[in-house]
Order: sequence, then structure tokens, then C-alpha cells
Amino acid sequence: MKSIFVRLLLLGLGVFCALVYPSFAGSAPARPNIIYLMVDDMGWGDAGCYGQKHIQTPNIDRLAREGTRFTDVYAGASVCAPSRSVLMTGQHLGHTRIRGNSGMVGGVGQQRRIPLEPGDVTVAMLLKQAGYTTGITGKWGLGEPDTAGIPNKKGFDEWFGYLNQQHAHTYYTDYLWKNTERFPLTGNLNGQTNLYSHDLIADWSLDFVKRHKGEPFFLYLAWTLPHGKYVVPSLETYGDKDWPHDFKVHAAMVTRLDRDLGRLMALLKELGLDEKTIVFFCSDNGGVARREGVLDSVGPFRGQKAAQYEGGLRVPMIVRWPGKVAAGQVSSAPWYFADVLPTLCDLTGAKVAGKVDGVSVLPTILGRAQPELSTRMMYWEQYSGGFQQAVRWGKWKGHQVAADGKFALYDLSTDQMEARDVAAQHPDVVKRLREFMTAAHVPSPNWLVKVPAAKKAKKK
Ligand SMILES: [Ca+2]
Repeated sequence: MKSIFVRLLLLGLGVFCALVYPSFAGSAPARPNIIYLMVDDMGWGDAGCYGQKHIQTPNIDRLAREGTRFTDVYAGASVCAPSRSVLMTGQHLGHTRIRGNSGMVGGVGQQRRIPLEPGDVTVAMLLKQAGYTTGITGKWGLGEPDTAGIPNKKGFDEWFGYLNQQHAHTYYTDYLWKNTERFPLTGNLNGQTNLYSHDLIADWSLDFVKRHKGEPFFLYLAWTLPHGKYVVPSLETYGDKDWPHDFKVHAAMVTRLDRDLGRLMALLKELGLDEKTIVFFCSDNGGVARREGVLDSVGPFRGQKAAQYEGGLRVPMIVRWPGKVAAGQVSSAPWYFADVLPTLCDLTGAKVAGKVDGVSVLPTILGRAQPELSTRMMYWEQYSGGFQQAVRWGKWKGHQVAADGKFALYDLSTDQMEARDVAAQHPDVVKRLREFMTAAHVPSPNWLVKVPAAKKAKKK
């Protein structure tokens, strides 16, 4: 009698799981913990597994050996705040709220940081609704203290770090935010340098995992290294190198964040969470400097942070989940930050709400073919330096600079350096990309597209 009851109970549970979490019907664990570790301004080429020769990154490299390394993943934008807005909302830059590090309020000329609004749906809100405990630490950048855009109002149960991006440049700050309260760092008062903020942020990251080990959690680690200012407690093994000082600090920052990734992974193992946790590692935009001939931080690509070229947009991305994500694989499937919200919803059974531009890349992450990723278009725009738009469509990369109306087309399969403009040879491709760009851009009141006066004068 008892065994029939138990069988019926298990059958009922199975049906329930199949209905609620169709992606994982019949496979356990159904609801993994999610750690999304995104570092700041680290280039595609800064880790050993991406070809770096000088900077020591043993833990990132190990993550790649134990997971899948993606070569063609792109940030949401080529600079900090808009990239994070795309990540949080699943909307590309033609739709998401925050299109630049600062925008216009109340007319042209008044530049201010624009916050997320109450109606903006974030991935954290959706995962929280699905029963996840949610936490974030590091740099937010999507809402100042007195706005609706702070992490605790955008789906996060717990928050520790910098709200303001400029503030995040100060590694020996005398305060951080802990939820809605200022958290004083008295050890840094009056110019003292006792508490390096990254170390506190890394410690908080591990502490969150320990406190929530028994429940499904989503932990967004928006670590601030290796963004400038170039200040670090130790130059590690780079002090004697014949490099500019900032290069040494950059290398030491990358090695420091790598060390803390190692601590985090060891903790997951220690707590028995290794196989219950999917870990993402990436950067929020391309390398801030090329450091050519020394560190080659952007790898084989053109441009750097704040450019629409590959060097500004393409980022490292590794996904590890033992038993689910293939170990030691390298994938060139093209995807980007707009895909993260639908992917995490797919992974957890959370329901996507509102309009998103990205698609779930969970099949790709789990090693299954997803040919539609090579036929859909990924979109970016940029307002600083004149309005620019960029699209990747399969092997093609289109780049429009409105200031001169010029459209450049590159074939990334033969020209990943974006050195040879082939727009004139492929007018049909250019036409499709231009049409897509026109449709993708929905004007924002905070980021007005300005046609340069010089262009108007020439037309007369
Ligand atoms: Ca950044």
C-alpha cells in the first residue's frame, strides 16, 4: 500500500516537473543555481584560454576546460551602462531603456545617468517570481540611490556594491551600498587604503553562496575588475615586467579576479553545489585598451571599448555546468547579452514577460544545434561619437555611421579584423541590413539622434 502511494506521489511530482519545467523533464537537477560572473572591461584576449600569453588566468582556463568556451559572443553594448541594460532587460539597444552611460533629461545639454523605470522588466524580477533567491554584487550602473532603478527595486533580494559607475572607479572608497543603506568602510576614511573594494565584493559573493546554499539562487556578480583606475594592492608577478605601469596593474587585476573565481569554484565543490550550479563567465564590453604587441587585450580584432568594431563588442564567454554543458568544447555559435534573459527563463521555467529581442540559446549551451542563430540579426547602436548602428547577421557585420551616411560591410568569415569593406560588392546584403537597422531603432527621449550641422550645410 505504502509503495503504491509513494509511486503515485513520484508520478505526480514527475508530471508537475514536466509541466512546470519542460526543458528538464526527466532530468535532475531541474532548477540549477545560476551564477553570472561578468567582469568589467576585460578584453576578449585577456585570458589564457583565449590566447593570452602573459597574464596568468589558471581558474578561467580551468573553467573553459570544464565547460564550453564561446568565441562569438557579444556584449550588449561597447560600454558599461547600456551593456548592463541589455543584459538585464533582454532588449537590444534599439529598445532598451539605457542606451549610453549618460543621457539627456529635460532637453539637450543636460547629461545625466538614466535609471531603469518601474515598467522595465529585468531577468532578476522574472527569476524571483519563479522562486529564485536573487543577489547582486559589484557595479550596478542602472539607477542612482533616489530612483526606481536600484537593484532592490529591480528584482534583487540582496545587493552590495557601487550604484554609480563613476564611484566604482574608486577602489579605496569609504562606502559602498548594502541594499538601500550606505555601508561605511571606515578603514578607507581620510585617504587610507586598507580595504580594496573588490576583495569585499568577492567575499560577499562567497558569503551569499554559503547563506543560500539550500535554495535555488541567481547570483549576478558584476565584479568591477579590471576597470580603471589602475590601482591594485599587489602587482603579483608582473612588477618586474618591462611594460607600462597600467599594463602591469591590468594584468594583476585580471589575475586577482581569476584568483577569486578559483575561490568561488572551490566553495561550490565544498558545499556540494558543483553539479547544481551553472556558472557563466564574461566581460561587459571589449577591452578598454588594445595594449598591442604586449598583452594584445582585444585578441585579433579591430577597435576596443566604445567602438562598434569587434574589439569593442566581442567578449569572452564560458559556461560551465558539469554533466550538462560539454567540457572542453569550443563553440562559434553567435549570441549576445540580449539572449541571456530568455535563456535563463528557459533554463528555470520562469516566464518571459514583455517584449524581448533575444532568444534562448539554451540548446546551444547544452551542445545542441541551433542553426537559427546564424540567420537572425544581432543589433547594437551607439550615440557617443555620432549615432552609429551595427548588425551581425551570420558571417556579415554591417556598420553604419550616420554622421556621413557611410555603410561598411565586412565578411567576418574571411576578415575578422574588419579591414576590407565589401559593401559595394554586396548591395543586396547592405539593403537588408539597412532595413533591419531602420526597423530596430525606436527613438528614446533620452538619447536623441542628432544629424551633424556640417552634413546639413553640405547639402544646401
Ligand atoms: Ca565596462
